[in-house]
Amino acid sequence: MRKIIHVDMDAFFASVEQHDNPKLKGKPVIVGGLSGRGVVSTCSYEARKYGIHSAMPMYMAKTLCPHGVFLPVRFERYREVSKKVFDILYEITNIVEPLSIDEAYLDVTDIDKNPEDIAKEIKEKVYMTTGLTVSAGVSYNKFLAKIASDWNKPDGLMVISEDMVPDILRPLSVSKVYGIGEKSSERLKKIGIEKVDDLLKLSEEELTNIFGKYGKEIYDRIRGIDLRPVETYRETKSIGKETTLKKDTDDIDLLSKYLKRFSKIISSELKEERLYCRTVTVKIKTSHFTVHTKSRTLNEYIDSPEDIYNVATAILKESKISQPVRLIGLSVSNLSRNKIKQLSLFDSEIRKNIKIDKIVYEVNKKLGGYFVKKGSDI
Ligand code: TTP
Ligand code: MG
Repeated sequence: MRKIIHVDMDAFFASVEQHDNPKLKGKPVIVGGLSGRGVVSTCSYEARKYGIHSAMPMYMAKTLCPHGVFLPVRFERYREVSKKVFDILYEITNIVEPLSIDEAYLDVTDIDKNPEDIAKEIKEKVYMTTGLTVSAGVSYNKFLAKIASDWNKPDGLMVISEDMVPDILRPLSVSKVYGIGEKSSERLKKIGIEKVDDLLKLSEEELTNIFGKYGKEIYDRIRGIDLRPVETYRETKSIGKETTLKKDTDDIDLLSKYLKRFSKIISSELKEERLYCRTVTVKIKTSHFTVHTKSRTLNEYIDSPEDIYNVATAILKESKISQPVRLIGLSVSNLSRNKIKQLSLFDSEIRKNIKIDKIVYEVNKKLGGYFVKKGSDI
């Protein structure tokens, strides 16, 4: 039997705001887009009493709770806190699947400790490090662990063991079942199915009629069967941005400005995915529609906007553009969850012939820490 933990920060953006400004503690705090057409990102539990929730139009939230504290979103700050939380999770195990900025699964099957104690340890460490509370759910698969973390939010800790299933699921709304979205819930409601208890009465065939090929999965899931593994790596091969310029240009300073902007965006995306990159590629399309791409693979992993930008501008300055530029793009690849350089790229070659390791090293040294993509110089 596996040991899975699901953790989810409580009212994340709003809690960060309350932590950073303690005067806001205990108050209805609503974070989101404050402009006319803005929506609520999240709100504190105090604000939820007024019926406010994520994705609600901001004007509606203001009507429901006129005396609330309305704040804009500070992504950078939330990312910083999120990183601290994930650092704690990665200290426990490498088998972490980030689901969003404030949520993750951990597979702690191979850790020789009671999973409930591990969950307690996470809660304590998160509180000590960030001053914020996180809810945790412990069970033997992802579906049940997530149901458990949601059980007594905020600051919850719940264990769902095999003997509690399916009774614990019976009273839940069908929308809590992974795989049943808003539309399906609506459809089910129309035929009088609102709770998991109602779903349990349907045969596998009936569920297949409703959900197609997912019918069997849902049949199993509501009986506590979910074999999905905790996936540590989502296949992101590269992250990039490009733009067609309003006017063709050969102004290097202007092109550098675009690279600076792209570097910031790419860096944020890397940080959000907790990834580092080692290859930076600049793409240029000239006014004659010829496309040039030039890459540089670094000796170490980077994720900061400054580092990405420095490599990108170095590439740009080296590429002697003879025609005005029509499109400029920047992308990063060779992604990894670990900052520490892994030998994976050359691993097999090293195993085959240890000498190659030395050549790589020398080439790196010669190029001042850089070497050309795909080891083409080797
Ligand atoms: P959630 O974990 O869904 O919500 P939450 O942490 O605010 O509250 P809960 O205690 O119920 O977990 O989302 C995490 C953050 O993601 C949330 O603080 C703000 C952001 N978010 C949005 O910006 N828009 C949305 O629609 C949702 C659902 C979340
Ligand atoms: Mg949350």
